[in-house]
Amino acid sequence: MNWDRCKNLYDEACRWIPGGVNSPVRSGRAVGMSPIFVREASGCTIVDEDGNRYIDYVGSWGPMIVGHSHPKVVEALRDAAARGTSYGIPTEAEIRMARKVAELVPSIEMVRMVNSGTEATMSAIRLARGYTGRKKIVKFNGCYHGHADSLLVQSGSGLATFGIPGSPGVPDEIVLHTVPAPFNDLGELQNIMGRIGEEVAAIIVEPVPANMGVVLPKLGYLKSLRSLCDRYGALLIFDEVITGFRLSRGGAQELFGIMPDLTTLGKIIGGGLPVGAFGGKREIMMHLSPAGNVYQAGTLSGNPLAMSAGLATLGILEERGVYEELEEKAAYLAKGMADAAARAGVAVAWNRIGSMGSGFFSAEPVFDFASALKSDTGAYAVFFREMLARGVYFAPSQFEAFFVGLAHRKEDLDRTIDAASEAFVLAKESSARGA
Ligand code: HOZ
Repeated sequence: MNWDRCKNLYDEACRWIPGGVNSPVRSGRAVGMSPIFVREASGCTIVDEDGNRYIDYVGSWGPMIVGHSHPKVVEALRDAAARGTSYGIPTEAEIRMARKVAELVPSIEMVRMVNSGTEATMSAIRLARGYTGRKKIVKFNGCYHGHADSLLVQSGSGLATFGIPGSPGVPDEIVLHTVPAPFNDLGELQNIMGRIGEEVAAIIVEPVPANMGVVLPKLGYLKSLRSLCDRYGALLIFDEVITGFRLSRGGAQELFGIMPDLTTLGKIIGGGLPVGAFGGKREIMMHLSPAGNVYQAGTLSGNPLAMSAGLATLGILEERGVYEELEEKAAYLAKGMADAAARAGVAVAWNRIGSMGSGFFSAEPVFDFASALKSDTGAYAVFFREMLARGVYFAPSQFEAFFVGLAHRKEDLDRTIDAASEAFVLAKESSARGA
């Protein structure tokens, strides 16, 4: 595969953009590559600036569940753009979106639209603090809730990818109120809540973490979080930026039957446009300005393009059989890849739920951040590069998820499994050489 133009673009990008990218993980540094630059995408295929084609399992890190440039989404966007791209004045589409979200997501009675997942979690935390009058929040190691100051503690995603615990520029005094806990370790959480439970405004969690790679909650764990919050008067915040509308129409909370107090959303709800949202019980949401006094605002919030792409995407997801199809395709892919790894003699711990999953290059099961970090990231890097060379794009980090969408066809999945059969062998050889 020739990447001459992509490499030139990267050199040029590095002159004008720090690190050549607008978000760190996509830089490819963790897998020893410079990034590809995308020219266009359609269905499950992305095409780079050198004309190379790839089957895409990143899907813009989750939003493209119905595929790239889906005709219904494109039509909705065209129609909205022709009527203006932003007004900063309310539109009917915002009401349609709010009503749809409240209809689909079990715990949400009211919702506020924002512009990214980071904004959603940052605002939900402020609301939780404003509502409870408490300062502390509990978050889990390896969970990533965007890059707001108070949440950059033991985070997944880019921080896990680059092996950094936090970020310069975040004052100690700010993260003083953020208490990290190991995911899936109920005993430790009970100890923490026993000590400081009455000062905790909220426990925030990705109900199925997907930013340290995908990690599944132990049986009953989410229910125990709910009980602990009730016991100590703290709010339970589900960060469903990734799991929302993916694990089911109502997200992880519907799948597991747990009602959080607040939920943050992003990615799919914007159909590929920059968007986020947070919502929950009316009684709590009514504390937001201008109904209440917890301040939160945004010029582009509820943007008509984002609403139209989001509503079109949610409309497709409401069609019958969609989640069964996603499950079937993802199960087929995961089994094929697991078999390929086993044939190659590579130890991979597979975690999958619905249409998202991760294969950790590890001989041990992965159930929290510490076990995820035991993965052989060098072997993953070889795997990534070999898959790319065979026309398959996985996340350029061991600590991110793969996403299957409606646009993946059986032949795409089969081609991926064939590529993986070769890539696993090469990853194994390279790790045996200590490369
Ligand atoms: N934080 C996102 C992944 N979980 C985006 C990474 C990127 O685009 O670099």
